[in-house]
Amino acid sequence: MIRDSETQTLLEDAIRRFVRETLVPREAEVDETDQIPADVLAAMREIGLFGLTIPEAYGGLGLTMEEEVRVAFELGQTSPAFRSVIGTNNGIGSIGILLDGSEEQKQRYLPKLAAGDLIGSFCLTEPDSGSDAASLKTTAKKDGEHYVLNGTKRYITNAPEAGIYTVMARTSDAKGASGISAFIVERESPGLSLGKPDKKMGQRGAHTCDVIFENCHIPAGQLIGGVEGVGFKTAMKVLDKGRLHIAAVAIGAAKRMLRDALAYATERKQFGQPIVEFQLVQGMLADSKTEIYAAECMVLDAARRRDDGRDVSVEASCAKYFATEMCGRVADRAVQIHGGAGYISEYGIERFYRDVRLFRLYEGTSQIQQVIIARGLMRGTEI
Ligand code: COS
Repeated sequence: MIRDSETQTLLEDAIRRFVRETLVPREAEVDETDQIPADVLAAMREIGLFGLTIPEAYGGLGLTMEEEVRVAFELGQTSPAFRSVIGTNNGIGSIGILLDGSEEQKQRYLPKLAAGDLIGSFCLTEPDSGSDAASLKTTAKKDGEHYVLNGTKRYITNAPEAGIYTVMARTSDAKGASGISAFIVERESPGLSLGKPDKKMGQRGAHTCDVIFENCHIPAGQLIGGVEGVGFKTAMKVLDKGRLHIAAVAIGAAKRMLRDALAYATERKQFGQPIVEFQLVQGMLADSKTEIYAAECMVLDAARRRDDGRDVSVEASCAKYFATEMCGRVADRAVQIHGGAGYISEYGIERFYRDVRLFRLYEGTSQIQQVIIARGLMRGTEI
């Protein structure tokens, strides 16, 4: 649904206030404890953050892509771990069901995902299959009224908390993408187990681990949309949308780091004046603002195209590539402006520097985005 601009502004204002008043003060605690506090999770549920993108018919807020990225610009302005907790329910953990699931599957899972009573997760990556996603080896063999899954999925965001997993697995011997199907696998399925939590560079409070299937039996009705062989396409469509979302979150994080760098440069005095008066510092601030503005325009344009029903596979990759690389440059400049303080954990910028590094890796590395963009050009994408 496209809400009127006043309602959308109210939503963005409410999220901005929630980020600044509720989330920002808890950032250091989340990094130290590696947990999102229960009261914060409850508050996130309360204001509907788990169901931002799930249609109203299934209990969510039903934001359009443009509305979603505008909200992500705000949500990005705090530790990415907070966004990650709601990220899979609004993104890769629900979109497959939403785009290609049967009505029964949607009715069964989407309302619980929207309410935050169930966490969804997305299982594509494997130990030997990352960028080359179509080479995945997990199998799902039909056995009467069941499929039997075998294989391991790796670095799965929110897997420890999840109640359902969208799992891509091979249902035929056909090589590459055409042999892959997508399933909804419930946490309690016999034969499903979880690996140890991964120890990550950043984004503490957001958890990942292996999801292991050993003769894991699931009812045949858990095949997404009831059609075999189209699971890779489902995964790619999920990622088209997910990449726009990550681009918007990266822009939010860049805005926050620029704001912090400006505040520090205004307060910090050297050679008898605030360092913000020095043109070499001004250059770093100006470059960051310019690049954030460019990325914001790009993401908004791609989001509007998607809302118009256009294929945005290339534009989503352009946006994710540019916005996440830009965010890395802004993080680096923000540390530089902070000087020694930028390397010390109490200033927070060191934490952001680690946290945003992931943006260039997950939901497709920068190099994979380049591949998708170049292939699009070779197929005749408008220049
Ligand atoms: N939407 C719909 N269908 C798509 C699609 C998209 N965005 N992208 C590809 N497809 C379809 C293709 O049209 C093709 O179907 P046909 O054979 O019927 O034409 C099929 O999917 C296979 O596509 P392709 O040949 O391009 O697959 P490749 O194996 O060459 O790989 C890339 C494609 C590299 C783009 C893919 O493997 C990828 O995105 N890798 C990164 C994975 C990733 O992001 N992992 C992060 C972890 S998940 S958080």
